[in-house]
Amino acid sequence: MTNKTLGQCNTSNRAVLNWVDQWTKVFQPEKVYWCDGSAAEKEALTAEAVAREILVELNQQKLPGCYYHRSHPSDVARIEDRTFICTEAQEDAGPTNNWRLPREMRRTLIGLCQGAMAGRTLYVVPYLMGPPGSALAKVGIELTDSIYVVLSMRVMTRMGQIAYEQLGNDDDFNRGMHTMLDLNPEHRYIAHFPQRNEIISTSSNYGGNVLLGKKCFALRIGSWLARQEGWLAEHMLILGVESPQGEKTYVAAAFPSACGKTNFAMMVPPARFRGWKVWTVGDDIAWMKPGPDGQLYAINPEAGYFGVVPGTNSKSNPNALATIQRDTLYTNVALTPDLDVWWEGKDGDPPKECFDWLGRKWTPESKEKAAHPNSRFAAPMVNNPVLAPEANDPQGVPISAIIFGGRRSDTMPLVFQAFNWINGIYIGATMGSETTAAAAGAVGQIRRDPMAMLPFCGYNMGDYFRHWISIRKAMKHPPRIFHVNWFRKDVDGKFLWPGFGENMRVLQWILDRCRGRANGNETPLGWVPDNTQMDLEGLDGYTPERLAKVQAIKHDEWVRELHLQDELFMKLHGTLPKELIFERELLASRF
Ligand code: GTP
Ligand code: SPV
Ligand code: MN
Repeated sequence: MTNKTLGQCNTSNRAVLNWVDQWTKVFQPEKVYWCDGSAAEKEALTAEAVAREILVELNQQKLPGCYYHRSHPSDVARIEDRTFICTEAQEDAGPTNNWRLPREMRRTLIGLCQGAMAGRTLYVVPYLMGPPGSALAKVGIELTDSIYVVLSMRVMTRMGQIAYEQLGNDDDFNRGMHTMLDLNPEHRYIAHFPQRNEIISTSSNYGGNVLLGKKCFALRIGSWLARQEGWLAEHMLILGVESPQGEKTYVAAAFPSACGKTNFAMMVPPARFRGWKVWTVGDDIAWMKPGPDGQLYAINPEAGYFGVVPGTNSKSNPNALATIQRDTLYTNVALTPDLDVWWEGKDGDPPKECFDWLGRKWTPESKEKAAHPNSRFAAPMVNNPVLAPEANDPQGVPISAIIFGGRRSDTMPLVFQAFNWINGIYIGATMGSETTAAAAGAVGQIRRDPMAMLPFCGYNMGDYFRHWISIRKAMKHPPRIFHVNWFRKDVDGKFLWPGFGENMRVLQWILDRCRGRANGNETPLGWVPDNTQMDLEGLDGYTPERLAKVQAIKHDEWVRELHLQDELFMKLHGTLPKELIFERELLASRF
């Protein structure tokens, strides 16, 4: 090999060196660049990305440190039907994952990767998932030919030398291989090899397909490792609520993609809740493990937010808006002539004229959206005005409540509490939600998305439920489990609940339930608040009747829901824990 090495090769770890060497022979790049995560490196790579027109420098007066990127029009979301779990036995991947035999998939992919980086630079991107020194933190290294991936990984993870420091001479790190190849969708594979702690991603340059620390490592491979090592890797936000008395309570919540995690994690409580404060620990992923005191502890493995842009404004999510004013990478939003960004649902009037996410001229008269519905920001978490200091705590935070929630225009009440741990797992396991633009395919179709992990569980979903059941034994103080639905609609198609900051009202009832301070009424689904138990003061027009509407449990809707739940259970019949079948019987009999 006659590859030129740029940057300092800054590790002497033999396993790393050998592996990079081996893949350099496959990819055959013109150069190899070892990233160190420094500020100087960021500056140099950004300048190069601008010169190569991969990034557009935005108006630096308005948006200091911000850059703009457009991805290929066929490459704007996660692609579930090209995502694979490659295990020796198909049973280990289970019926909800696409499966391939590892050696066959490797043969295909090594074929595609052969010489794929000719004339390009291979970047070696070491990164740490989780606070340095945390027993839960893990190291990954991503090889990529995308400068956009390098710069995004620098925002989303603790990237650079810090990862080699945590790794030492160990060979226990996630090996990620990514090449943009030709961006041809037919060459696109997001392949996971959990038994080798390896990921190969080809022919994409978009978010969850290529920022391998995120969904690929932290969730798909992570969930596999978590089951072996006795912890949980979940598609959950983590937030802390501080009461006016200074009491802090931590909550984790699993909502499917584009169903409100970032918004909930950064929520600003309404005026009625003076003195209350919500702090963000994480907005997308939680790694959780029972601690020696019998509580469940959670860390956020990430260091940035890759959030949905459309709909972000000073009313819906002022903290996100503040977060993305600097040092942010914007992807697939609209670009204004003065190099500002715009999106549907931004404050103020739309620009008279701009360029849409495809680079076409756009005016307010245009029929199509200016920003892609799955346009995203990548912003460092340190920008968040309500970042919890605990986001850097190696111990993590003790979780008092776990909340599951889907996007449902009917059937599901605003909030209810599970009767107990197993009943809560049943509620999470049978969760349904309407599909969103976060994944390629039809939007608005209801599907089962167990614990918001359908696209992210790296092993058999039945075994995953069993793992959740068994981890209960390690906890003296398990979190209480709840279900919420911010998206129920009335007959005119309007949301029945104002959502966003007003979700604090639901959160307060949840906290009070955890601390044994609030009552609830028993229903076939679980415990629910009425208007005397949930604080509705200051919420315009929110009469007890209106609350009853958003909380209604309708018999005909639940007959249908039970059938829909059955479809998933039938698919999983081979490995479904009997406890969940029993829970189903109990629920049916309560109706
Ligand atoms: P991923 O990053 O894809 O995992 O998504 P997420 O769960 O973090 O979703 P996010 O918070 O970005 O919300 C996505 C969409 O849901 C946006 O269009 C929001 O405007 C909308 N949304 C969030 N919270 C609420 C709410 O309380 N009520 C209503 N009606 N919409 C909401
Ligand atoms: C999701 O789809 O759940 C996301 C965005 O958080 S991505 O990183 O693209 O998966
Ligand atoms: Mn997500």
